[in-house]
Amino acid sequence: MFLPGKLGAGGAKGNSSRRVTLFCGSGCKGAHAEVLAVAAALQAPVGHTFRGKEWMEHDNPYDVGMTGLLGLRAAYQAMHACDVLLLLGTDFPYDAFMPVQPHIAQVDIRPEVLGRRSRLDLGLCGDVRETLRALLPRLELREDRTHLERALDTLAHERRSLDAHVRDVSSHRPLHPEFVAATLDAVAAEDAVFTVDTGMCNVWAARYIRGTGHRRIIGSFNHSSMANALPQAIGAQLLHPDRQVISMSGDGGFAMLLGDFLTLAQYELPVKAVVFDNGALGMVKLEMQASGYPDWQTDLVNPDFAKLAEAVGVMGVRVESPGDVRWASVDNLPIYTVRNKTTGDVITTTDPGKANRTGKWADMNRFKVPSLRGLTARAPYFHNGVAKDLHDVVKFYEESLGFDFTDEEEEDLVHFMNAL
Ligand SMILES: Cc1ncc(C[n+]2csc(CCOP(=O)(O)OP(=O)(O)O)c2C)c(N)n1
Ligand SMILES: [Mg+2]
Repeated sequence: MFLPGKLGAGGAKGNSSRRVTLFCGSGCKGAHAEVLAVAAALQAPVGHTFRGKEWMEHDNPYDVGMTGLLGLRAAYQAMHACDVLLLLGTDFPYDAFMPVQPHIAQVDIRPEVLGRRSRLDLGLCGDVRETLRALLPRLELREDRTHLERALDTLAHERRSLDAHVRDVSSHRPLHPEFVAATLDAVAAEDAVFTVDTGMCNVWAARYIRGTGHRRIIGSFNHSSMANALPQAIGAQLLHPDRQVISMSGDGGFAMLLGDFLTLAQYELPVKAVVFDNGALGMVKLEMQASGYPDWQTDLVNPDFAKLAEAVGVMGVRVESPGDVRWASVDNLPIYTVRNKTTGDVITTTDPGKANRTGKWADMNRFKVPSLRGLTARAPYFHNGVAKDLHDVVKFYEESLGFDFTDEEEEDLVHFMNAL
């Protein structure tokens, strides 16, 4: 084990035989290197909250994703199947997902959150980065990677399942919202700001939008209020006029604060507003069905959001098939409407610079720098069994975006990625 005192008592015999898992929240901002150093020393899987995702997911070979309703099995299992759980800068509120068996140490700068959501064997009040720096020299190194490998294998397996929703979907009607989210992820700038509505957009963003270390992924985390994405995007775009800002709204959320859409036009903000139009308050409809109730009062009668956007002077495109998503997203995300009765989506943006893209190499060139940076930043994910080398990354790119590279172009891309 790595800590003296309470955690040493009543635990496993040898300290270094203990399985440790880290779970990181937004308090890990600025502590990426220190968290990874601790994970490396202890061969510990690193899970994260949704708020921790943007700070911890990237360039992290110990990453096992999120737990909770939006998360996957890997982090949940790693947190339950350990001897010591180290909570870092998190006030993760969903205590049903917190284990009760392992010893728990918690580091947080806010003393009031220590032990608030779970058992607490050792509480350390302090900045995560500084505390881990002080802790690192005291760690007893662990070599056994079994605990870590198990969690990484589970994650790779689950990622493959998630990929089933975004691969080979070119003929799928209704359109998969997962495919829209994965495409956004692939084409968005390396430092894009994503804002995501409470509802199913949370799920798509949690699972398909990947942190690069420079992106922001912002939701209504504390309040879980609907309709947050558009106003948050307005604020982000005003603050960062030169940054790509993408809001992912539900149709319910978008309609709820529709007046704010005029603000985009008023101030000519180039927000890319993406509306996932499923004609329903989808998440609540799902919750009712999952609880065994017939869904009630959750269907929505929507306008054509793309036409509505055009009416206020903003380009709007309605997208209903995967082929359109490909075209639309590569087209620097102008305004889109993607609609289907059950899983339809609307993608919208105010960006007037809408070059026609053909899905050919020439188009790719315009996007390869930001998007391939994003892809290479995700190399650990690709290396965890999904793809073995950069040729596989190119293949993923081809499949998810519908490009068809010649051998020469593929080599060029691999060479380019190697140089990033
Ligand atoms: C202000 C507010 N009202 C109600 C809720 C409960 N709620 C959570 S998600 C949701 C449905 C959101 O619908 P939509 O924006 O269309 O997104 P979808 O789940 O369909 O993708 C509702 C009603 C909430 N979180 N906030
Ligand atoms: Mg909806």
